[in-house]
Amino acid sequence: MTHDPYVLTCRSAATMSPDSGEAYGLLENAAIAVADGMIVWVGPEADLPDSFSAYSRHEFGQNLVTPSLIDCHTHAVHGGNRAQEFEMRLNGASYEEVARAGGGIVSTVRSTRAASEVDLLADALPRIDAMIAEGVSLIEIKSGYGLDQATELKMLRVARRIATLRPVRIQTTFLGAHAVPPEYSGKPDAYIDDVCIPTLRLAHAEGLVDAVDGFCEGIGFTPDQISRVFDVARELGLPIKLHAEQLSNLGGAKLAAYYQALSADHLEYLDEDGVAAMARCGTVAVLLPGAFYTLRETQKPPVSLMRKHGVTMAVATDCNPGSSPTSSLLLSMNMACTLFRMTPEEALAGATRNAASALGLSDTGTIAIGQRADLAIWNVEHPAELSYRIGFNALEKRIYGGAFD
Ligand code: DI6
Ligand code: FE
Repeated sequence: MTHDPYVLTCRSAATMSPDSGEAYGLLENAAIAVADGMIVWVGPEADLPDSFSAYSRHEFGQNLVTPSLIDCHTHAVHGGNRAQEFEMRLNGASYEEVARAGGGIVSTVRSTRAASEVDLLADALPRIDAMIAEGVSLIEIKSGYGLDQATELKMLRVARRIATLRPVRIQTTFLGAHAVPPEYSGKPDAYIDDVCIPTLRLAHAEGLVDAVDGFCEGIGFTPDQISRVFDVARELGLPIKLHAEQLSNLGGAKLAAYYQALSADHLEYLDEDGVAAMARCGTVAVLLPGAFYTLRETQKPPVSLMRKHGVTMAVATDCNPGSSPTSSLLLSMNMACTLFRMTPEEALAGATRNAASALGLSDTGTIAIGQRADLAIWNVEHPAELSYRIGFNALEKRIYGGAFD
């Protein structure tokens, strides 16, 4: 898609440029020149070179512009929902009673297996549309509710399909090592070797995989089992991510760092050794306050230690039907501040520049020359307002690849 080049002017731009010296990389009375879907100039409007005088103009004198948001950890493609389980629990049912009634992750696996590709897509699109409506332009989507070959591939195909139906970029992640499916109950090693790894190879051969993830946890897989999957990812040249230290500390973040992972995610139970290992290897910490909130967790991820060691922090929704039934990245930013004590600047960096890093992408996430023109225009005066409001969407307009929605 090409568009006539234009200059967008605004009251202020939070460029999120790491080396501007200003908080949020803030520029007052900014101008952003866009051509061929890319940012070709950014700076104070007063300094706009004459060479852009032929460009058409879009004036947003009352608005703040930021890079569009990036949701770098979601399970947005899945069948069914778990509202009844939520209700049963609030009516006093125990975990066992919920499980006996067919609840938990297995129920989502059942619904996802039963759903056609068309149904899965129809289910996912409203979640994707809600994300886009909040200024999101790039969404990572994981498999992991199929746990058999056909359904894992189906989930990834649906995820890819979304990018052809909506103005949004999708990055897919293979999460075959998410849970042990009922038919392999008590046989996690057999599941990894007989299903998970062969499915990863197939999905990769079909071009369906951008990264590989696992759930390293007592109720998921051991570091040893995860390593076997990661060895194959490495052989295939695929980047790695890991759900680590969400409910306990199995040393997942260290394992992820050892594999030079793009990110380790959740991290409530991470210790300082793990933080240091992530810092050494440049592994991004993806914090998921929606899951912390839903599970009524009390152990916070070690944000101060991450700051101390210089670990890059991202924020995402973890959009999934069990532990984080939200598609609101703005709400997740608010929760990251209120629950994890991140600053609003860290939260916005976590949903833009650092989220791009968690996906291994460097062409988006800031407002700078050479970046994709993926921008969000907000009805706010200051970027802190984006994290401050609870459940309020101040988006005025989104620009995707240079095009206005
Ligand atoms: N961590 C989580 O919180 C979710 N998956 C994961 O690896 C839970 C998924 C679910 O309950 O459906
Ligand atoms: Fe997750």
